[in-house]
Amino acid sequence: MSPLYVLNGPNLNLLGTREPETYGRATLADVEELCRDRAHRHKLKLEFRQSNHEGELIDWIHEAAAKQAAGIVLNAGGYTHTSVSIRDAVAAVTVPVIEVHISNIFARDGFRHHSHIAPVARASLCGFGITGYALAIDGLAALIGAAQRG
Ligand code: CA2
Repeated sequence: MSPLYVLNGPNLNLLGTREPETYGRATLADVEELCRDRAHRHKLKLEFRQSNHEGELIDWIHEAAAKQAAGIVLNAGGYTHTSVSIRDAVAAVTVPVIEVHISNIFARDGFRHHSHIAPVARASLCGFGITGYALAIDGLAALIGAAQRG
């Protein structure tokens, strides 16, 4: 079974504890359960991780590539809007990366409208709440299936 990496950036460990109007009431453990179920439906093994540290997220992107992961679902949190280094890591790997945001970043503060990740991601989605993670996994599975069919 190929691994699917779901990587979560800074402060996403706080999900479900604050700002429910923006991020909902589900916790990160709920997101993990949702992803685990969806990954298994597609016969993918799940590596689900969260870090508040930029370098650790970059190491995990490299690890996913070294392990020939089926894909990466990446919610880089606030680093989305600031990190050239995470962008460079995504651009450096051939593993397809799907960018996910729980909130609609385009309906929020101006500084959230720009993503360094979007131009180098295979696809991006935002504004679906935590359901976006499941949609990203389904989308990734469809891309993989299409590639296998040629
Ligand atoms: O909407 C998303 O998923 C974001 O990636 C979340 C980031 C934010 O900086 C991005 O602009 C959009 C922030 C994650 C912080 O999560 C919290 C959850 C609960 C309480 C406080 C923060």
